[in-house]
Amino acid sequence: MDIPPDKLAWMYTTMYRIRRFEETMLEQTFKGKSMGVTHSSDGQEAGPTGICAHLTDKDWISSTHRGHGHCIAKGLDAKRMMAEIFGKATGQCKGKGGSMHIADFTKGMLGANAIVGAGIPLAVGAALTAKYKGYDSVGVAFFGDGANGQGVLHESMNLASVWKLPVVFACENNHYAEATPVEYAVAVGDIADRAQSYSMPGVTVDGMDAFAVYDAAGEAIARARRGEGPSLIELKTYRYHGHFHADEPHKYRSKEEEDSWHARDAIRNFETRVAEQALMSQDRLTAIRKEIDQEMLDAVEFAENSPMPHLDELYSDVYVSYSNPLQGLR
Ligand SMILES: Cc1ncc(C[n+]2csc(CCOP(=O)(O)OP(=O)(O)O)c2C)c(N)n1
Ligand SMILES: [Mg+2]
Repeated sequence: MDIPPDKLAWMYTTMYRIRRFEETMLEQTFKGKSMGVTHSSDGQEAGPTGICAHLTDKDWISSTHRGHGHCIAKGLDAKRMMAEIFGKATGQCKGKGGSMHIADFTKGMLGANAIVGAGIPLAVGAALTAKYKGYDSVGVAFFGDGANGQGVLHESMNLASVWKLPVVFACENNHYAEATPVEYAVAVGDIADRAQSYSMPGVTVDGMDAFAVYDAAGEAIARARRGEGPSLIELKTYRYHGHFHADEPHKYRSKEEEDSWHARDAIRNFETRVAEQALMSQDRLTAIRKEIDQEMLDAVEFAENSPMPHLDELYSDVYVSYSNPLQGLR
């Protein structure tokens, strides 16, 4: 699939923004600035980027405990995300959600989610809304290889197929669920093969290659928009850091394994490809990196200088309103 120049620039910006956000966020976590544990998604940038490149604010995604990359790819603001992680009143959820509960319904971001697998039926529900109301919106459920063992995934895939819902199941197989290797816990070699059981297409994609993800996601999302039902995409990828900030991954994986994934880094992969095919100039790439580096400094400054939530706010927004949060957003 040819990628238009503007979209290419957006993809590079998004991947680099995710990478720098995660690096900055981890640094700040180690300085004691985060209001809780944080899970970095660096290494996994190509997945959310290649998929969300096909979405607009009218499409919905659901996410996981490792959700910063999904939020950024869906257009959320780095400053407000950083402030949320710092627990500040200016945060995306007024400092009450923290790293694992960042949401923005106006951008179609239904929320990161600390409960493994719990985001999946939210995307299916959004897809049901789209079908019922006749919207051309799609839902995308991001989840990990570990969530693949949750019953709710299989219930969701079955129902989405029976009802031909416009939803894409995006499994980010980063080869570990906490310290458990995927081979130890999952009976199939390719999680995408499980799609057959639910009569939907399933593809395994190199999750370190944003171009490959873009192509696979383009087909799955177009199929959903045509009303032909759900698909499963498995992205083979790797998280560069431990499960959460204080995890020590060398207790359960080798340096050689890590090096082999770093050698296939998604951002470097992208830079090489656009240089070889003369799709983007070096100057443009450098300018984007410079802009994002500054954006991260600004995000930390904004979070640092923001106030803590006021005590009067303690009980507001704690329970979701019973009215449909998706209503009126189209
Ligand atoms: C229902 C539930 N069970 C267990 C946990 C503890 N837990 C948090 S993350 C995680 C591993 C998830 O692995 P995976 O789905 O592969 O996502 P990844 O961390 O690799 O992104 C577990 C078991 C949880 N949060 N929720
Ligand atoms: Mg995993």
